[in-house]
Amino acid sequence: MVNLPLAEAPVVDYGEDEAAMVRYRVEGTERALMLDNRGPIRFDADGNLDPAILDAYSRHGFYVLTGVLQPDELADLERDVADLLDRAPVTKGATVDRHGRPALGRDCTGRNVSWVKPLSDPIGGTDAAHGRHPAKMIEPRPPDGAPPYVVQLVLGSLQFSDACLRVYGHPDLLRVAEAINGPDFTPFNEAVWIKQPRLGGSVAWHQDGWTHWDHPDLDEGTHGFNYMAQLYGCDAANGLWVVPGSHRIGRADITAMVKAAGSDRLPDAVPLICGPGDVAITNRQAIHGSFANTSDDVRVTINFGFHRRRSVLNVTSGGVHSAITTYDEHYIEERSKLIAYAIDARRQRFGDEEPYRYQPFAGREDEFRWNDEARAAIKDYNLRDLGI
Ligand SMILES: O=C(O)CCC(=O)C(=O)O
Repeated sequence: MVNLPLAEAPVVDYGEDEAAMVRYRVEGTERALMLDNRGPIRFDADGNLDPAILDAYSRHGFYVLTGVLQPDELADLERDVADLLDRAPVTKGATVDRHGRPALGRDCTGRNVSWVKPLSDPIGGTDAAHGRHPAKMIEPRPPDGAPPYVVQLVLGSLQFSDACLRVYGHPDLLRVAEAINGPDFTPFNEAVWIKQPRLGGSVAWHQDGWTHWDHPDLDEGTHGFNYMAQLYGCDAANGLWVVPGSHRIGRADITAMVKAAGSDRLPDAVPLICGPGDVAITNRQAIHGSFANTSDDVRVTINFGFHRRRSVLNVTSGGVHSAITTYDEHYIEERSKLIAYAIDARRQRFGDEEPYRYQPFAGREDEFRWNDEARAAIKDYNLRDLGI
């Protein structure tokens, strides 16, 4: 288990909202487990993804792919996440880690380690990220002695963790990405989310997209999806919640939904219920969010998303994940190299797997060998994230 001591407090809870939260979690879990959107990745003899998976993902806007990552891969991830936390700045704004060494990401220009005040909601109801988190979440009282900030997110994670890079090159996950977004799919961004026990902050309800809501060709897949691979699993207390089917309704009025609910407990939402090694796939257009983690269980999510090429090619965007720019062929090609490096990094560690063949780089595999030179080349790669 990554070394995250519990805040020293007898109980950390939602105060006057605790009873309602407990009920909401139980009922949400029951609703989640009744849905027909979980199970192992299945392909037929011709390599086509089981249409039942595509169909359930399309109806609900998320799917829990069970048992994707095996114990050896989870052990690699655990080691790397522990290392990320060990190398993180000793506190927000520090330039050294807890051992006095230069902190992780200190020499990077791109955003990397991101912090949150314990149990807080830093963005709900603000204009941040194009105002896409319009309603404030309940902020439980932090435990006595809590640090002023805790690490919540590490962006550009593929440059800091080979284990995360190898998950990014997972052949079955890339085949699923191809089935959903086409063989010329492109990256979005990558991150490690860490919801610390009794301290982790919330992520207010939102839909991720901001560019294409009024586009005449908008459909349920326009703004892409995120994989959310679980190191330890997740539940109603520490995990992400999703409103099933909300990826199909266009831009939702989240403010009105929260008002109608009378609290941040949206009545139709369900939590991702995952075991270690399960990988959820979540449509970025679905309404989703997560509550402050008052539980004793840490959640570590390895996040990585993919787009349809036509959703990003020659689109001018940015301002959230990267600078505002036009995503031309060159920009996308540079960013997509991470997929090619990931496939090779994975081949080196899991030699008995059939590597995924990424069509945009077919025949160029020798250009993308994962080695020290490549590691240096991907520094700050996330300056070219494809945020839409
Ligand atoms: O994992 C979480 O708590 C938040 C993730 C999220 O909102 C996202 O990936 O868009």
